[in-house]
Amino acid sequence: MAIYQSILRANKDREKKFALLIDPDKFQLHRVDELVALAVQARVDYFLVGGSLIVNNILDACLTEIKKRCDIPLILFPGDSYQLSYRADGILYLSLISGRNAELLIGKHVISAPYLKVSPLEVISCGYMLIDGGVATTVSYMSNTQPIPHDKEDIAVCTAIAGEMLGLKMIYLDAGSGARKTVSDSMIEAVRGAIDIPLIVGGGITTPEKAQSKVKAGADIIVVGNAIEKDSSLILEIADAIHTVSPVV
Ligand code: 1GP
Repeated sequence: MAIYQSILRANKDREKKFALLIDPDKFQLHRVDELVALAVQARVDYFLVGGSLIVNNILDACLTEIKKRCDIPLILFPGDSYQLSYRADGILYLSLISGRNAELLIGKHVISAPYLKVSPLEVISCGYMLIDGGVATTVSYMSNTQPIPHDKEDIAVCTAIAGEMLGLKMIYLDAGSGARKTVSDSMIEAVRGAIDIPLIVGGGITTPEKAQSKVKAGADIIVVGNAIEKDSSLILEIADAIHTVSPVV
């Protein structure tokens, strides 16, 4: 449980972490050297690898090429039970607890469980909560679920508490890739105050300022994808904005 232990330790020490989301469909193999060099320089803490819909068969290649070049942990962020690979280090075993689609609450897990049980992957159960980000997202369409309304903090809080009491190890508040509105700072604060397990926040975080306000509100791990696909130099600034919120040791 090396990855989860590192997340728990950081949560206890109030150290903030940065996860860079790689969508294998948009991964440019010819730019992997540049991407990994920037990630290492920025002290990116984790790579999340996955997407709601992967249309190219490139997941294994993407993981292999990154792994050859650095030892930043690679965590699968699967949009479906076919997005599995032994080449990663761990997997967010996501249960879409904001939705009422039984397949994404337990059905896909039953299918993937025997594979994961014998795999070397570190399995980290995670309550995944979609929050309305002001635009219809691929994940909301593909999952056939409604996100939690942007301003309904009470629903988010009760859902997160239920996830924690069910034994899930982390909660992920996601406004969805390319969200127009990020998960609000007040919702993050409310959820943070209600649970003890680590809290991941992502979706629509496009600037260092937004990333920093999310960690100040209580997020332990910030996930950024889209913005960095557009401008990879943002990795350095966003990482800095997140890591400087951690207490100086
Ligand atoms: C989506 O939280 C992630 O699941 C990241 O979103 O691509 O908008 O950064 P962005």
